[in-house]
Amino acid sequence: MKYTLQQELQRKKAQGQKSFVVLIDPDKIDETSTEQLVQLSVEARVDYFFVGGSLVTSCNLDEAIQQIKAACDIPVILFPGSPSQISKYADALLYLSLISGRNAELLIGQHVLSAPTVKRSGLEIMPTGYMVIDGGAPTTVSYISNAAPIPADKADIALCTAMAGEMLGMQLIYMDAGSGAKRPITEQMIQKVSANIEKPLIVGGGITTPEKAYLNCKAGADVIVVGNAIEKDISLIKEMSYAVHKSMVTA
Ligand code: 1GP
Repeated sequence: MKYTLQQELQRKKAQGQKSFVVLIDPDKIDETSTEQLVQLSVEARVDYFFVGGSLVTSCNLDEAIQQIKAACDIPVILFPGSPSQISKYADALLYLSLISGRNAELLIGQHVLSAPTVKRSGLEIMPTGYMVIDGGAPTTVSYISNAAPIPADKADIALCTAMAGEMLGMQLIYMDAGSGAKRPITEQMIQKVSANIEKPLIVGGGITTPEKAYLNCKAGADVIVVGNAIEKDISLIKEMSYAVHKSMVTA
């Protein structure tokens, strides 16, 4: 029986298995860099690629995904900043509702407008409660979303938001400090949210060291997403992936 990626993540969570995701911004890669990135990711046993960003200005989404798919078996999951970032060549789509904000467009409005296109894409749809947490400075996502992030020290707000998202039927909860965040999400907040939800918890934004990735997993994150740090130093893929996978075997 073939599992959906959603089922796979849920099964991994039940077994305490952690996943490492490399975030690819289609604006920032070309053919040569994609080739190198894919090769290093395969060697490092990266679990998934997320492709997208709050603001994608190039038009090479299809090409970038086709190139990745031709070179490896790592699943490609779309992480769209807008409904225009859909590609049938991906494996699945994070169907994001910005539950930490109060911008109706990003909670449901854009979903209504794009529903027929999304349905026709044939992609696996992963309903995701998306929570932006204050990362110490405005990030692209906080600016574009026009919605206040959850304050970094208000773990209770994050917890109640995640619980509500889960009860509304979200299959994943994604806590994001935003790409390039000055301060990543605290372990205390991750711990509090993770201890009280059943669905896999994705954590990203401003993670720049393998140590932080490891501590996040220990605090209860199921999936770690890294983009910026790897763009700056591609060799980090190996250490980051090792740290995330190591966290499930050590006490
Ligand atoms: C942002 O969670 C991702 O949406 C990754 O953030 O680019 O800071 O790693 P970074």
